[in-house]
Amino acid sequence: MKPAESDFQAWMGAVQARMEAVLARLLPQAHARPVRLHEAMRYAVLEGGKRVRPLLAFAAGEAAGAAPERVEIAAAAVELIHAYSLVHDDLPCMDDDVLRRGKPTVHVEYDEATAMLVGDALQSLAFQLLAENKLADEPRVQLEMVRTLALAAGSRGMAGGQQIDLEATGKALTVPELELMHIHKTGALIRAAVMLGAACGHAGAEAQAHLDRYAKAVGLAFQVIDDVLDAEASTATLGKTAGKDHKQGKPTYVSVMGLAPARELAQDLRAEALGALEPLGGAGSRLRQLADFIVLRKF
Ligand code: GRG
Repeated sequence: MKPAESDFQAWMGAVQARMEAVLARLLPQAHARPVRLHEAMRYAVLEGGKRVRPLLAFAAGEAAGAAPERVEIAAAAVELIHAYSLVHDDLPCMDDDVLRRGKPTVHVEYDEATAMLVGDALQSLAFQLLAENKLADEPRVQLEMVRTLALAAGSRGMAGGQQIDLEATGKALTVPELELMHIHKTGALIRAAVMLGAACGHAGAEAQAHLDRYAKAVGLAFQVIDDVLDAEASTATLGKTAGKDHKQGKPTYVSVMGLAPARELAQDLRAEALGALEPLGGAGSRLRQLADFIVLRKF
């Protein structure tokens, strides 16, 4: 492993371990009543996942000179929204899946009603965290952070993207239609992770615009690679059911463009992301490494 690569791996491991501890602390304790709901919330969030969104928040926070004690709360809020979306997405009324992060999905391990409530409660907890912790110097900036996450999670963001996804099943989408779906479904929350991490620090309007461009490119690249892996990787490697999109007749970058062009698109988006970071110089180095990780990942 090259020194830069091992430095990145060490940084990533440290952020992931920190996030595990932060999330374990912020989630309701398993023995607190109602025990079943709190146990299930912890089951959904802890011990699993790559923590890509928290990693992006920390990297953007580093670029903006943010205090890690602030970034970890913003990162936790985004990760809780992500975990809620996975729990609801796995329900029989949506994607109907039994495996997530290498474990039985929440409705399989517990039951459907509990899984619904887990998602609801995780979403509420995310906003509670943004409201009760000081994350920015100015209240106006902190209020804007709440708005950013609400827009990213709502009908004009992730939930809207999920609706487009449900309606797209069995249909042949064009590449721009696919892009619109994923900008909402996956990209919006990834963008929120970057923008919230940066908002904990001191990014000016110009730096924010560069970060925004980076986040949009990386969010889409993440989804393109997700589609490639769904077609190429095994269930054991992914920790979730592989080949599912194809079986369910869902349009993906691979089904719409083919495997090689989808990989090329991911590389183009990586180049776009790296280009957006150029004006940030050395401050953007973790974000640069994360763009590589997102495009080159195997799971
Ligand atoms: C139910 C409102 C609602 C939204 C669901 C995110 C989502 C929308 C559905 C998940 C289904 C899916 C496979 C989306 C594609 C990209 C994606 C978000 C993959 C999972 O994210 P990772 O790879 O997961 O970051 P880990 O487990 O590593 O956190």
